[in-house]
Amino acid sequence: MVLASTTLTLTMGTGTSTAAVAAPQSATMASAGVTLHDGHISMRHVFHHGSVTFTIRNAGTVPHGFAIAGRGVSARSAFLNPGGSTTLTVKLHRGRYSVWCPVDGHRFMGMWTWIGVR
Ligand SMILES: [Cu+2]
Repeated sequence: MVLASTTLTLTMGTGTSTAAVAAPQSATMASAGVTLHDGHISMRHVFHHGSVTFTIRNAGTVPHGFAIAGRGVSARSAFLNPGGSTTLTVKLHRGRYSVWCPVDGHRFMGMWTWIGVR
């Protein structure tokens, strides 16, 4: 529901916010949750181009982090202890990006995915 209203706000602008379910500040910047589990990353996979603020939470039992690369963009969060969270804002262009956990070996144990940006 939150994702749908965010998309709607971005698409239609601020002039049609009669069904203002989302917070007003979401009109100017997209956001997306990322949950780091031991062995996989849970997040949405399709985004509109532009700045996206990822809210990253470590739901695992060991430290994890978040890294994203593609289309000339490369960014990563600090390592998060279990239960920790942080945000990372990235300007995304159209294309495909790799996402992974930069802790040694975690990428190869399943902590990787991709997103598509249109
Ligand atoms: Cu990890």
